[in-house]
Amino acid sequence: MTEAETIERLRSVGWRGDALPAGQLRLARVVAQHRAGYELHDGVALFGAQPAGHFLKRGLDPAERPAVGDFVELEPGNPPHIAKVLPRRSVLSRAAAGERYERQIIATNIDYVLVLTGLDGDFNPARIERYLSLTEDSGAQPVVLLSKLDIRDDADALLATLRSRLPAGTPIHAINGKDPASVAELSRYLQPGDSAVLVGSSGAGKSTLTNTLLGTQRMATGEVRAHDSRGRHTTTHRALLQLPSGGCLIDTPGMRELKLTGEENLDLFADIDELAQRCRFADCGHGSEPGCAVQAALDNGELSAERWRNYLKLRDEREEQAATLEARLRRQRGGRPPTKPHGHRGGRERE
Ligand SMILES: Nc1nc2c(ncn2[C@@H]2O[C@H](COP(=O)(O)OP(=O)(O)OP(=O)(O)O)[C@@H](O)[C@H]2O)c(=O)[nH]1
Ligand SMILES: [Mg+2]
Ligand SMILES: [Zn+2]
Repeated sequence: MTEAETIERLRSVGWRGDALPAGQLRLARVVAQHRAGYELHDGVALFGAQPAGHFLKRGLDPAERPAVGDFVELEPGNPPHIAKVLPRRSVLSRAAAGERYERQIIATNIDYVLVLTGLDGDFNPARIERYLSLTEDSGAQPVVLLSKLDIRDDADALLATLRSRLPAGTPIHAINGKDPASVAELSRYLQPGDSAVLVGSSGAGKSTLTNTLLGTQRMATGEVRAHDSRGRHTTTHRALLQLPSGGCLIDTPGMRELKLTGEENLDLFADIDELAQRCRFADCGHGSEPGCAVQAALDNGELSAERWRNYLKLRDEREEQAATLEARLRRQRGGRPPTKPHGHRGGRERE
């Protein structure tokens, strides 16, 4: 097969480059990961593969192992082995739940992160801000999706609240995930070569939307509990699917906990940082200090109390996670000082 043919084939699974890496190894994309191994697609066929031994070494950062969305080089065999993960153009990750700090990859090589929230009891702007913070450094564009438009009469009001809270320019779409006409506007994110990952709580409607975009009931869906709109964790594995529109979509299981990794910038709240710069005292605690610009903004309604609270919560969590990450990196270096300061945006020092 010529290089052009191989590229053409890989395009259908989201390959973007105009050239292939040097070498003769076969390329494919990771579409699913199971306990027993990986599922790959090379644009023609779906097949199983095992990771090469070096990926199984203890102490290896889990982020270096093949993940859903990765393009990989294969060594022939039965089954073939994943020899190498090609450089990623974007990575969406979170800190894994639990005591030990661990970065967990949600998806790689994606162009859009579709943050899906139900307009039912799932609706929660603070959680959307958390998702957007995680997306900031991923290299992918965030898109906010609100599902279940068909069951909510006051959707316009919720939408307006959200628009005023999120940075201007954040794309927001309210949809009925069961209706092909309603989701058609999302095709702009799912053109040939595009890859998108769907994230959101269990029951938000990720698999329902995936099925509508696919045009078939490929993914299992589950009812939500009536009293709190929570889902039942119907989807248990991430799956990368090729859509009729030519793009690739990764459906994911609803995540119970969504911890920051400590590497976020919280650019979403840059306006609050700017506000805090205007306080009379550089070390203002934004409580009852005279000349506090934050309190003034809270008093005159310029800054909503809810958004301020969420900012403080995410900022503290980010700081805590950054300290844990720093300690871990120091241990890995054997106590030597960092080569690259774990810097955050300037202005932080004043607080
Ligand atoms: N009315 C309405 N119901 C929807 C919509 N989207 C999803 N649902 C319903 O919401 C429930 C949950 O949908 P799923 O697609 O299984 O949710 P999920 O996000 O994939 O959940 P997990 O796989 O558990 O993470 C199902 O009963 C769907 O029929 C929508 O836009 N409108
Ligand atoms: Mg699902
Ligand atoms: Zn202040």
